[in-house]
Amino acid sequence: MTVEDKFLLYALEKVESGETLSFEEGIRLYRTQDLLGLGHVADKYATKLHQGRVYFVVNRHINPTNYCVNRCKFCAFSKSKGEKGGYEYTLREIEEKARRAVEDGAREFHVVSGLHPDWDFGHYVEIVKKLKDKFPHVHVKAYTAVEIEHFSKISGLSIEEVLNKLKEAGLDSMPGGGAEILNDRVRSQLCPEKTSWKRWLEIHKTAHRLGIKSNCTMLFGHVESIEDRIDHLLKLRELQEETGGFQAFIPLPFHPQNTNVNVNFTTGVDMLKTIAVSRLILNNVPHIKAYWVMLGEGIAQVALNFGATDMEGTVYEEKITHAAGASSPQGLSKKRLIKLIKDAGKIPVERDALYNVVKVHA
Ligand code: V47
Repeated sequence: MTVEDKFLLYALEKVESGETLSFEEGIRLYRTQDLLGLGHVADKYATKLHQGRVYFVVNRHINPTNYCVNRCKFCAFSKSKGEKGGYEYTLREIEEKARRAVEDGAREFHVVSGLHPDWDFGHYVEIVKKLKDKFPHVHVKAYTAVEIEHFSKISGLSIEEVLNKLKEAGLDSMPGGGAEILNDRVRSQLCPEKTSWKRWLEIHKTAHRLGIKSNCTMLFGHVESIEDRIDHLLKLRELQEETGGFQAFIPLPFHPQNTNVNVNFTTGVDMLKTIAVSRLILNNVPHIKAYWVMLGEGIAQVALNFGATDMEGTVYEEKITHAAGASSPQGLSKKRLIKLIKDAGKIPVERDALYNVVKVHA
């Protein structure tokens, strides 16, 4: 057995016995040359947690507007008012998009918006209310911590009041976007106007306290270092230790096209390592999501043997990554997701937004 084999086994034993990996151990995992060994131990831990099951949801992403007062350097989706390519959906258009998805069996709406310069908080509440009134059986996962902070600023309400109002209107859970990299140095380079990392964590903490489950993400492959990534994962693990409110972690590889960040798209090895390392470091987060939109179908499928146990969903119409040059389709059929999971040697499990089993596609 090589020194590297011994280290990977030690890391697995540590995680399996409920202990956490340290910052230095995380860095060492990332730096390993033994990609398959790393994938194998992450897969072992994922299998211990979920017995070979990989989850997906029939869902619909809805982005009500791309007008945004924050113009983050890494975002190709946002537009300023009057700029070519800008749009804002009416409530009727949102309802129509939702209706078509429900006809196709959607159980979840994933709603993420730009910070529109003219919409007041009431309008964002109306969007949730409309979806819930028309489709009461569909779960509404809406608004990132960045939007929640914006609503608090424009309404003068506290974070807790904003979340309670959205909950009353029908919000069921929150997506994990806007985390990017949770540190001041990277944020000041990429998105200085955006919610600070401390505030991002506080907002999720408040949501969890109010019984709102959420997800967490990490945007990687831009100006950050491996150390920044591990530090980010440790911050998420610490909050999860306190609240237990995160359902899944989603590593998001940065797509550079049409953005103001001049780097090449990251590599397949980096994406697979990030999946595996996050599975081992975030031992207390139930699922690592292989978001096929950003990873691409191929890497997302391989990621199912590197520790990922969720494939997000059918998505239907993805805009944020496609604005930045993603070559994946805008949506996938349920049939295709089931095939991808089965061919990876895993058991496809159709779930609802809270991971209740809808159907095991054995
Ligand atoms: O917050 C923006 C990222 C996020 C780019 O919670 C980019 O279930 C890559 O958070 N290249 C939105 N990424 C996506 C997201 C998400 C997706 C699927 C499921 C869930 C969930 C959450 O995408 C943004 C930002 O971090 N992003 N621009 C880009 N050029």
